[in-house]
Amino acid sequence: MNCKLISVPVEQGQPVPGCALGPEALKGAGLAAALRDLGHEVVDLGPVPGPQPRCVPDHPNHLKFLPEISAWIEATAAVAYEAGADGFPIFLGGDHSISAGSVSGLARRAAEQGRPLFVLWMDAHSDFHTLDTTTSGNLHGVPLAYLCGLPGFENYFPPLPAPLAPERVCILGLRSVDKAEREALAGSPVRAYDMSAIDRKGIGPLLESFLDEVRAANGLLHVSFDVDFLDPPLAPGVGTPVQGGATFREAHLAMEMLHESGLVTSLDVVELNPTLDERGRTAGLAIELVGSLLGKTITGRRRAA
Ligand code: EXY
Ligand code: MN
Ligand code: MN
Ligand code: MN
Repeated sequence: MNCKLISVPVEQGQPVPGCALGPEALKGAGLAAALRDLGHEVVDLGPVPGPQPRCVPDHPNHLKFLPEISAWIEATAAVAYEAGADGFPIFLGGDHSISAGSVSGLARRAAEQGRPLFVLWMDAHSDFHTLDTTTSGNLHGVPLAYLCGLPGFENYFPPLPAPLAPERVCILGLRSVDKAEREALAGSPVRAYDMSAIDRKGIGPLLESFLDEVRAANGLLHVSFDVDFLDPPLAPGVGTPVQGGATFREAHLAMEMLHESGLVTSLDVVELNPTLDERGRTAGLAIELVGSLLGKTITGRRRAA
């Protein structure tokens, strides 16, 4: 496949400096070489052109960096719309607010292609706050609510050309969900599988049931991989770690199954903070997992879907 690397060096959506170095850390740790070793072409489209902050009215919550994040969403959505026309776009964050842009642009492209877009949100967090429910004001906690068309983003974030159908969204790995997010999720068809569900049923069966729906709908599948999905001892290089995350094998099994499904058409890798990493091992594990998503197997033999 033609993998298109798109860097989105944004960290204003969260409070810990360093996340904007994520794209270069992933590329410097050998992402392109790992993909080429699997037989993929790789083109580095460079960073999304840094936008001018958008003029937005002051928000009563005094949200941190609203104008800048809003501008990055708009700029990233424009790049994603073009990149989504062919090949395999890989958006490198940067905090998870970038996915408000990547998924928005990809959803617009999918709508034009007449294909339903499904999203697998691999994350310790649901990122399901609105601008009115967030208490931290950190905008990496709202992208999925925005993409699913929840109210309160008008005037502050760019209008969504094609909101996601919440029944086509699956969150996997949850273990930090705020009260307002629980309430919003309770009233939403979004599938939210927390770590307790993964412990009980296994990540394989949960993912398989979602993939069956993507396949039945002839859908496109975007994977939004927040590195804090992983258990912190495995992946210390993240700004909002939460204990009790996915194991090394749970994460690889998910990626191997996603590859075998043949359904995945785009990817985000977000929330890597190299200044918090330990000898680059979080970046290294993220690259290994992207490799499994793009065809690397233990025996080197490909499995049928
Ligand atoms: N729910 C908390 C907040 O809104 O601040 C934590 C959000 C963390 C979001 C990270 C990207 O996944
Ligand atoms: Mn996230
Ligand atoms: Mn997270
Ligand atoms: Mn393949």
